[in-house]
Amino acid sequence: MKIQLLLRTITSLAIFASVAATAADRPNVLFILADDQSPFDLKAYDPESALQTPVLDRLASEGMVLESAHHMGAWIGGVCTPSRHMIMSGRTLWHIPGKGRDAVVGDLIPKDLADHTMAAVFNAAGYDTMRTCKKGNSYAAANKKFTVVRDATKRGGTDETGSGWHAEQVLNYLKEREASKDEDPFLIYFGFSHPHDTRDGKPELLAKYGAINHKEKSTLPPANPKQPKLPANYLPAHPFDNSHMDVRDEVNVSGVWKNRDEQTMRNELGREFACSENIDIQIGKVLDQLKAMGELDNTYIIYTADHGMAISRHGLQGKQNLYEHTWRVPFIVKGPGIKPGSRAPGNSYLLDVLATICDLTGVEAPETNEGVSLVPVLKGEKTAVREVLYGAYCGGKKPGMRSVKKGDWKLIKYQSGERGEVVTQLFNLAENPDELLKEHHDAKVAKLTGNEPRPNQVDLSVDGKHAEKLKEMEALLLAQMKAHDDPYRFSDQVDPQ
Ligand SMILES: [Ca+2]
Ligand SMILES: [Ca+2]
Repeated sequence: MKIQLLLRTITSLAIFASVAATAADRPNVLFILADDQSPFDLKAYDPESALQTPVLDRLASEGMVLESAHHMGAWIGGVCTPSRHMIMSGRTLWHIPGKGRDAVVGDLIPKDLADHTMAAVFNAAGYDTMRTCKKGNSYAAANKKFTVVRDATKRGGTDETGSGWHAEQVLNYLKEREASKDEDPFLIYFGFSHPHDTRDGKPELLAKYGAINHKEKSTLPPANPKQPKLPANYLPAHPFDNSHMDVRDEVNVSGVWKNRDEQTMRNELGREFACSENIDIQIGKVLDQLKAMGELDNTYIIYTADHGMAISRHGLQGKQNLYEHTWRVPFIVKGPGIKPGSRAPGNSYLLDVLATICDLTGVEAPETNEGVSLVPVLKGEKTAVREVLYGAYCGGKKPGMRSVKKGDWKLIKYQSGERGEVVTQLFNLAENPDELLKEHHDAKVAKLTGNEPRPNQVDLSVDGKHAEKLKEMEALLLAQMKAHDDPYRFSDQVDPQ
């Protein structure tokens, strides 16, 4: 009897010890989200970029850079909103809630979806969850599920009114955990309100990039050689109506408005860089704190943005387009088991984040999740999780814009209304990574950018040599639109069935 009791006690102690060990070993997750940032601003994607982000450079050199990460798109001008719904729920564009997707018929959104979103899932798995981010243009019902929420929109030029505030919330949270000796694993959603406009940078960083917080609509900001150069795909105007040329981002961003001249755009790029460098500095503070607490090596860190950004590329300013600078996002991951300095295409969407962090931590992904775990890519077993990528933008006139990508080839289509002209672009991204158009070959444009495009760096849709490829990509786009329950069609799309 005594021996039995003793054995039982030993067994329970062993089980307890093993559970405790597992709990202590479970990795933490630090998910970092910038608001409106093109991957091509970062040296990890464009080594010639003038933006200095030593912390992100180090993260990239210690982890993996995904070269083909995307957001799936938006059915509203505020692209942030669907993007953040997809991140929180792991669901695709037409399967998430939100006003603006009214054309969708049928019930494609599970009831009680918020109960199966990022924080809810990690709470249930025994994680401590905390977030700081901007307010609004987000998934409020899912955001509320974080145990600790410290949200506010901070786009000012001081630590208290800008990105420093978001870092302060995370630092305070970490210090509180340390003081209370809290050993539960944590999921921290570390979001910034910048470099989204208004891009009021800190004075010393604005000075570094030769920019000013330009407020006078009647004048141009001064030229300054310290400003970032115009990108290779800069244009003084977008060559055609892309279905939402009058969206707020294209006409009413303070400091830019409808201007696309060199002085305005280089100043605005300087402002964007000043805000992005400050984000880098703030991330550095949090990583230092994690290191001091001994948590850094057991934390998966993901750095990304809710979508990319144009700021002068293709004559556009905002996030309402499907060129690579805007459809793609930066995506850097560091953590246990990820090979330092590695790169892979990934072919991912932001909606894969939930499945990925679940997989990395051994937490079961919710049944409502439609994303794919990126772990096979992060562990070097695969280079990509899917072959074909689909993108949509229809916050303006319908059907709006759609894109599809496979291998080196990419198709974009545009139509402003049923009777509007359909514009189709076909790019070979290996030969023409900046998606240059015939307008980029104009001598005046080439002089401004300092970039002399090669003859084949154009939209290839009008080139008869690529007729077969065009047909293949058109079919691929229609198949993707159907597969994703896209409620719209272009007037020239012919369904073979
Ligand atoms: Ca955004
Ligand atoms: Ca706790």
